[in-house]
Amino acid sequence: MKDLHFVQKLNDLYPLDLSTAKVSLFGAGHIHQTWLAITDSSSYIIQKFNSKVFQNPGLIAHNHQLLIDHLAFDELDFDFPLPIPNLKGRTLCLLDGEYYRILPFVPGICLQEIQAPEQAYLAAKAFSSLIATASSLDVNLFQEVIPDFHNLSMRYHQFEIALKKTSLSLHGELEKIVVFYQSQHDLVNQYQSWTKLLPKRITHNDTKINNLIFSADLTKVEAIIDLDTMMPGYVFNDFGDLVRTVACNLDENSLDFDSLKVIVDKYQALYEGFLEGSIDTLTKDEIASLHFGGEMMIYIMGLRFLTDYLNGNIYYQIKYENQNYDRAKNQMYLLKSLQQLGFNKQ
Ligand code: GN1
Ligand code: MG
Repeated sequence: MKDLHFVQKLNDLYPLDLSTAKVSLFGAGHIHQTWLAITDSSSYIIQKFNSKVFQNPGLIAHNHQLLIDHLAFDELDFDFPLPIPNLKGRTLCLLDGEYYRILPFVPGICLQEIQAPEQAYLAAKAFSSLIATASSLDVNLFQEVIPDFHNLSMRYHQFEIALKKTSLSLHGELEKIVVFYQSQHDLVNQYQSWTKLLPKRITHNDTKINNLIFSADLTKVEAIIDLDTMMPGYVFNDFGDLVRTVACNLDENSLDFDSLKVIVDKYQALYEGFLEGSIDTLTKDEIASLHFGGEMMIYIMGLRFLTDYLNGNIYYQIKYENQNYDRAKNQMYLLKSLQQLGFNKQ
């Protein structure tokens, strides 16, 4: 418990009783450090906020306050756990130079991979109904918490800089992976064309499957979590990250590269579910852009993993030295598999 001294400090700052909480590390996120705190009456998520990644935490607090105040979210049939305000009414606390926050814990199942197309349908419907409900908010009130987060032109540029600056020598398989990512540059052109046509909306921007909580029998979405990047974005980002993380047979950390593939039934269930939740809100162009989203999001994540590997692993948490390299390789295989299916015909 020695390194959990912050829990007692938080106890004094929140209108919650954490004095008897049993606290243990929790979850599979790549960014913040997360603990589950179980008390006799309730359970909470405590997070030490990663302010290297989110360099301006006040922007997230600003966006979260807009979401907390928006009553239309009460009509969603799933939870949407935003940080609990502390005794000063703030959603982040500064303790010994680090930011912390506490969120309600929603019990249920957090999947790394879905088991059947029905769950893909439910996942996509939940994320798209969040977009539809958020569309009654003024997108211009929201801050971009990480500038150019899903800006593919900028991410490609960062990749080019990393290639120039890296201390690694580019030969063998690494070189082949780099050449593959360069050969896909047309996706950057497609990105630029789509963004000229589409409105920005409040999107989730991190719609990977483990940012959903399912009921124990997997027949209902209980909650959408990880709301840090809810900010202006394009709908194809949210559909695309679902394709990346749901319409596949293995997750982004899998090393079984040759088996990795997109599963058509899951893809189609995602598409149906996404439209079911948002058809009344989306424009024709937005609907037409969805099939681009899958390729775009696999590509951007692969580029980001590869860039981080070339930069010496300064962004993503890793469990072993070459994990970002393996993730970039994994996403390369997944992108090839999706492209073979030809959904993104332009
Ligand atoms: C990060 O926090 P987490 O693990 O849900 C990342 C996403 C990536 C994802 C890849 C702020 O999400 O953009 O899609 O890893 N979040 C940030 O697994 O960079
Ligand atoms: Mg997460």
